[in-house]
Amino acid sequence: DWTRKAILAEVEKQMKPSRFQHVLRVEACSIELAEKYGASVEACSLAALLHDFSKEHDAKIMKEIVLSQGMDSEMTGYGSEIMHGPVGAYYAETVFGITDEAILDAIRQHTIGGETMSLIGKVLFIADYIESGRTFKGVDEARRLAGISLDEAAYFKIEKTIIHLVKKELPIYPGTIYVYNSWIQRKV
Ligand code: DGI
Ligand code: FE
Ligand code: FE
Ligand code: FE
Repeated sequence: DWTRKAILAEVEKQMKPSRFQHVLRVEACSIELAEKYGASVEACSLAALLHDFSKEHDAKIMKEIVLSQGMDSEMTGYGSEIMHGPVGAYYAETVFGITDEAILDAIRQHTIGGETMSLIGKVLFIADYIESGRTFKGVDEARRLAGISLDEAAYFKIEKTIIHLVKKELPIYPGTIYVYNSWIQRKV
């Protein structure tokens, strides 16, 4: 079994120091949200520590994992931003022995969200967006919403991400659109 110290050491090896600090801030924020919304602090902490495990890995290796593990092959056309969540979940399972599907799903979905998300999934999705080091325009509104409702904050991130991608003329992974559609159709 992995101790917290061993997990931190293994995660730190995968990324530059600034991203490791981001991971630690996501964990701190996830713990706050977990306490506020009654999610498992232990599960949210673990999901946060592992969420960007593969973010800086070689895109070629990520592609190989996507294809060999039967993940959506369309992801390979959208780069590491889209692949690092699902590939990260693969490492969480195979390297760290995580079997809790809610934790694995949270890691898998942390970049684009999901049509359905568990409490752990929403906590990670929002913590990654509002952790104390984030400074983008709109982060204060996202933090305000996170204090009121996880769903409102998740919807805000989903909507703003689409707007951001269109403004930057970046390609939108179809899964990102599916998630947006399912959230907007559920909104009353
Ligand atoms: O890994 P982090 O930087 O901490 O955060 P993240 O996993 O939420 O990644 C955010 C990035 O992913 C952000 O720059 C927007 C990008 N992204 C999200 N959905 C899509 C996307 N990029 C493309 N090209 N297409 C998408 O559908
Ligand atoms: Fe990420
Ligand atoms: Fe990013
Ligand atoms: Fe992150």
